Amino acid sequence: MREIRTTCAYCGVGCGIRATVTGERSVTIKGDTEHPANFGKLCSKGTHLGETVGLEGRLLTPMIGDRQAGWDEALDLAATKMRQCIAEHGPDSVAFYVSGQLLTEDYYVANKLMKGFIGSGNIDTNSRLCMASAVAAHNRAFGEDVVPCTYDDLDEADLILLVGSNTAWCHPVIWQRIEAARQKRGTKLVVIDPRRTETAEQADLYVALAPDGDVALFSALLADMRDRGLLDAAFLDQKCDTPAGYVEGLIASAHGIDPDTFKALSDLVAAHPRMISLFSQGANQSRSGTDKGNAIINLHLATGLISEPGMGPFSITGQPNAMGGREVGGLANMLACHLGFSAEERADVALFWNAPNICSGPGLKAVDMFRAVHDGRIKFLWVMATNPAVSMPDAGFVREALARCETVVVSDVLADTDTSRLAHIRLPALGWSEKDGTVTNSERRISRQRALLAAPREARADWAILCDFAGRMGWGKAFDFTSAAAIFSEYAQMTSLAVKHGKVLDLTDLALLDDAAFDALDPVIWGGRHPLAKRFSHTDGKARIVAVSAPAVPALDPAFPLRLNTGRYRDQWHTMTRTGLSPTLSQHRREALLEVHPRDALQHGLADGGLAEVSTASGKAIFRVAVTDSQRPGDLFVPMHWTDSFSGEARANRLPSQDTDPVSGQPGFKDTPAAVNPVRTQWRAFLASRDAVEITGMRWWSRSRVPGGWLYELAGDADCSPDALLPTGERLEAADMTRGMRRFVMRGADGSLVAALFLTRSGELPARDWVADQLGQSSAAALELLAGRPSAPVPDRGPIVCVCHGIGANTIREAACAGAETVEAIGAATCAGTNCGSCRPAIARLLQEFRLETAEAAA
Ligand SMILES: Nc1nc2c(c(=O)[nH]1)N[C@H]1C(S)=C(S)[C@@H](COP(=O)(O)OP(=O)(O)OC[C@H]3O[C@@H](n4cnc5c(=O)[nH]c(N)nc54)[C@H](O)[C@@H]3O)O[C@H]1N2
Ligand SMILES: Nc1nc2c(c(=O)[nH]1)N[C@H]1C(S)=C(S)[C@@H](COP(=O)(O)OP(=O)(O)OC[C@H]3O[C@@H](n4cnc5c(=O)[nH]c(N)nc54)[C@H](O)[C@@H]3O)O[C@H]1N2
Ligand code: SF4
Ligand SMILES: [Mo]
Repeated sequence: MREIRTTCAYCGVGCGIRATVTGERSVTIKGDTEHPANFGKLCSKGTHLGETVGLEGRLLTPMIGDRQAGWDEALDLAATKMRQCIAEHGPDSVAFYVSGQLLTEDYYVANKLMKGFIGSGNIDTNSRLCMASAVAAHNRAFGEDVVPCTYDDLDEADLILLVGSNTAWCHPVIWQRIEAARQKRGTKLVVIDPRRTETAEQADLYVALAPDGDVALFSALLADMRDRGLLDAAFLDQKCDTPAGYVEGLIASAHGIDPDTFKALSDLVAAHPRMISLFSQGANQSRSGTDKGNAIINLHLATGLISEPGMGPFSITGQPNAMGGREVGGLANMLACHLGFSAEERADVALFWNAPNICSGPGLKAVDMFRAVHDGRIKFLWVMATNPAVSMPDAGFVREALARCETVVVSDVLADTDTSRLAHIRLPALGWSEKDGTVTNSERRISRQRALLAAPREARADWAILCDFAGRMGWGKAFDFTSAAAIFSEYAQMTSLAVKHGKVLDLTDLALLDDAAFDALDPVIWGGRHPLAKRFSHTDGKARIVAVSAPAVPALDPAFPLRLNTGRYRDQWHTMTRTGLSPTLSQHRREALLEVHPRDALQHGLADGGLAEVSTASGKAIFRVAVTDSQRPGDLFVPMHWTDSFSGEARANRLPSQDTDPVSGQPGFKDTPAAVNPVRTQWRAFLASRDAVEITGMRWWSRSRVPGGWLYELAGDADCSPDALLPTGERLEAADMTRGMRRFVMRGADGSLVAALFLTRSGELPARDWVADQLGQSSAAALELLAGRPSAPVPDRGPIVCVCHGIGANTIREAACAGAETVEAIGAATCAGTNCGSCRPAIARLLQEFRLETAEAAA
């Protein structure tokens, strides 16, 4: 059995993995102890990657409409359509919408094809929804999109500010690194977030700011450092260009933050020059996202806290290859290799590529791109490795746009996604375990992703699909790549242009790797640890302090009195196309929850565990209510993950508007005016089913994966017909008319449970885990299932906290009751938290709750 070193499929931490192929479609996964991003650690998602490499749901042949087609036919059709489009309407009538989940080699080829050969700037990426504001802030401040520090700096910092980052859930291995630094050197941690997340709960100081309060906060911190005499006059003078009077004019008071908290924060900042400000989507995904980035960077520049060990503004990337995409030019407003669109840069790139049709300027950014699709300016759209029908704001509009578009091509690993349902041509791409190339992580480290398994059926690498297509467009010579290595080498060579134009992106040392050397390539950081230490990339070598001002607090619309925030769950990834298929990862949160403060719940008549409809100017969606004081009064939170494949009505992106940051074009996903109302239905039901069921005509439903099949939660008004939910065959049925309860059980020939349905108008539904555990088992307890409860009580482990060991909250509380006082002691008693460690913050939260309860009981 071969062990192969590769990189995790998910987040921008970029953890190294050692994978062992154990069968045709099976692999085992462990952390790579030698990889400098993770030194062997993996979070829950990385640990359970093995559960996602099966062929369930895969697209394995090209499809034209609903019929299978050969590659020749599908790509010929796509090329004919594109040629017609360009001939009739010009190159700007076509567009690529790509993704930070492509490899650098895929990205490079897509960008070269669009910007050099098709001749349009219309290639944009889901990084527009993710990193665009940080990119714009870097470009404004540094003259180049460069992260000025690395993970090593986290180990050496004395103070870490997390700004709009739920690190414990979204970058768990960075989180573990921060925790280690806290233990080792007493690093202080501040979390700045309107929600008290599991990350915030672990902080030394939690700053509960109002949505979009960041610019005001960081400007006030800068003013306070000025008043304390802590600005670095020499650095400002020699290394920065500062708008006259800007720093002097700032006021040291942050509106909306409790003065004591501000004082505590400011004292911490003043006392700890080794300070990292790690920022993520709470900063980027905002109508003031670019200004937030610059407000953070301004503080570091003005105090000179940059490019030294343990300090710097650190934007962390989300997707595994968000950074690689930014390097090669996947954003519509960059040409390639950190270059822009000046005549000289365009000429240099045209010469390097030998490109016949170098584009004349930037293309449309994602939101504008879909507007152009909607109004018919773009007539040919190719979507690669992203699911915009779910992940774009105002996704209803995006669906309309796709439905109107003359030609939609979708390259994906899955046959059926919310986006591919609207495609004319679907192309099967290789998935994580099959593809081969490079990714760049948050700290600019390039790592190899290596193929573990053979390509299934006709699936092909994204770059290979694009090269084949380019050949059909008549540009075969410029796209005659036969390996990822050849593409990487051309890209590395091309970075000499970046160097020529004064940028620090320089991969020229890697340009001469042959296939074997590329295959063996060890993780390598470009730009070194502090790439901006000598000079910044503006032509004068200086950084820019950018004059930013706090955005006006939006006027309250009485129709939408609340503010809707959206984000992520610990164990789901984006639109759930992979993590949604993992029974283990599905345990952490089985449904999309609407988190709401008790005051708002009371005011709007919402019950914990009930359903509620959220509405905004863009649309409506329904979620299960979770009442929690971790929300600020007036703020709502829902997860972004659920799609039409996993729920009816719980799709978050029906709700956010198309409003974007004026500089970066990034949507403000985290603050949408909203209203909320309770949803009361005639009946509720719970179905456990071995096979997936198509659900129609419900008010709301949601499904999740369990080892033997699927669990469905359902609610509706019209009469519920069991026939629509259960397979044909012999059914056992029991009815309890007083409580309006009906139960149905279906078993296979071998006696195993095929499906169980529980319907009620007013009563309790049975314990889900108990029913789910019996799916597919040969001796399902049919009579007990019909009775709706086990004959002997089954211990209730409570909501699952540790997915690796299947440990629930109740088990952890019992251990706490028996005397376990620390996360370690809980681990020793129950195993919880001892594998990947992703649940350690949740265990800490339970322990805290438990301590409070016992203290209250004692008082
Ligand atoms: N488990 C998991 N991990 C992931 C992903 C995933 O889907 N699942 N996706 C990856 C990707 S692509 C990305 S981009 C990252 C995202 O990683 P994060 O940015 O950490 O994730 P989010 O949950 O989107 O948002 C972070 C926090 O911003 C807060 N926030 C909202 N508004 C504001 C504000 O005005 N100011 C401040 N300071 N904070 C605010 C939210 O309350 C939220 O807690 O995660 C990556 N990692
Ligand atoms: N409300 C709200 N919306 C958000 C966000 C938010 O915080 N709130 N966050 C935004 C952010 S930061 C991001 S990054 C986006 C993410 O949003 P998306 O990019 O839309 O999400 P994914 O589910 O990762 O979609 C990836 C798709 O590519 C497919 N795929 C996987 N690997 C490959 C491959 O190698 N090749 C090809 N061709 N296909 C592949 C998968 O099957 C899947 O369909 O969502 C954004 N949307
Ligand atoms: S932190 Fe988790 S999801 Fe991110 S790269 Fe590492 S193992 Fe993968
Ligand atoms: Mo992202």
